[in-house]
Amino acid sequence: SKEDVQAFLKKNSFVLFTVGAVIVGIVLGFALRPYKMTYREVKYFSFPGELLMRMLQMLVLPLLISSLITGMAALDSKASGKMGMRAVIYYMTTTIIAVFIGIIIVLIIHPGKGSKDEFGKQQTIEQVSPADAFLDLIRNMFPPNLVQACTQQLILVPHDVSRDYEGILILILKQAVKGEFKTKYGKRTVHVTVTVNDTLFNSTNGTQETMEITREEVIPVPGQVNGVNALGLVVFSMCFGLIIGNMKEQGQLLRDFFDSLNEAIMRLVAIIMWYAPIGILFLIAGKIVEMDDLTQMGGQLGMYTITVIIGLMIHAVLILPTLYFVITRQNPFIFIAGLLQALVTALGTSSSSATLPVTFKCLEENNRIDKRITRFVLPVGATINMDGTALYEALAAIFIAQVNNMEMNFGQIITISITATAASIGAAGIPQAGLVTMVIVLTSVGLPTDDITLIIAVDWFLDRLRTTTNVLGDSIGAGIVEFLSRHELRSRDVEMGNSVLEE
Ligand code: DAS
Repeated sequence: SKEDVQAFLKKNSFVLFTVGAVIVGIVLGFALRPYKMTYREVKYFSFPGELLMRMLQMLVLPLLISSLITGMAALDSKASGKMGMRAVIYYMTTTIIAVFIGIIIVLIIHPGKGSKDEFGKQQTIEQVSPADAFLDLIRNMFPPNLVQACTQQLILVPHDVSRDYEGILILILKQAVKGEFKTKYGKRTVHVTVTVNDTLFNSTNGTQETMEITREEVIPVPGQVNGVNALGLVVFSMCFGLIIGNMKEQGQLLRDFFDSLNEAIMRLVAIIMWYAPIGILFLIAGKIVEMDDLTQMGGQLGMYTITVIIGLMIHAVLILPTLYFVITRQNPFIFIAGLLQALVTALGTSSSSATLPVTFKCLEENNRIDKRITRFVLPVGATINMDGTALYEALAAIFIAQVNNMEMNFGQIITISITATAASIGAAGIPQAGLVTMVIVLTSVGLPTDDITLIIAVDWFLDRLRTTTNVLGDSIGAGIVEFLSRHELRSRDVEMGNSVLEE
């Protein structure tokens, strides 16, 4: 009836507004393409979008720390132990399923048919064992110091990477990170100063600026998303939150402090969310204006893109909702409808950590998930649970093998599964992190790392889809963990209720 429609529109006006903004952004982008805007004009045009990215990034650090510490402090170690166990089991299960889907789908569709034009020169690549990848992962859980953790871009790559890796890194940097990127991996350090190469963006004044590579002791610097070694901060915040949670009255001051800090950040998020649709509109329009001509996509690249899309759709539309329904017996699509705002933000920003503030709002307000769950599951999930990325990296690695006419034997496929899982855990929730961490997967099975250049042209688009899948996986995880922890939460409420009554 008319009233129902009005009620529906009022309740979901915001989401509809944002989805509308995406559609307008796409139309506007394609309408502006014939004008061949130069790189600088695109930069100015998508400035409102960049503003949104920076506003959300500004909140990532305080939100991640305050929500985790508050969340852990609110749960006693028994409840948080059980809840944490459920969350980790969910993360591992969905990530392994995602990798499995990626491998199956790429072996079935076989997009890499036909050989590469110029056969890749044989690279002398060190074989990197999955153990190395995991050791790197564990090492990064304990950053040398918290200040550095707040400014360190956590991207895992194996030790002793080949020279070609630097070439890749630079190419990726020209795509993903403008400005200076320094990085230190194992025994090798690479100092890369990448200046923006205008010709990359089909600008008319193709001023080709140079790049110089020098080897120097360097400290990682913020990349595009004020790179955060989220993994290290997650571990710190969880331990710290648990400690102050068990400090009784001595910890009361800190508990109150982080509680009100978290509340303040969430209010800031509410304000920023009013701006989000505008920002997303320009983010998407700007990307569409500057992307390469889609017709240039060779048959293999086109097939590869379709394969990734099919894989992500199977996981996001089939597996995750089914898992949610089987466990909670509730309609998954109602649950997903409440997440629309966050999914669209993930699509627009291609960064799950930048989307984190919106994911919080959607789950707590639309889906009414208990704050004690979201504050724990979301920051951890946004950092280590990246189903889309894991599926993508396994799939892309096998695609690159196919393009090189290299048949992967069973052992190599297992290695790819393990390193794709490690790489997805290690990848930060920042744009194109999944592309860079794929080097682990490629080197683990001796694939040429410079073949990442084959898939870089479509990565800006596929990154958006896998980030949306990552955010969906985290959110469904919150719903499932809350359902499985409902007894602990209720008994905790009763406990709190009693203590209030006693007082
Ligand atoms: N863009 C990353 C994220 O934010 C995913 C990826 O690069 O694979 O989740």
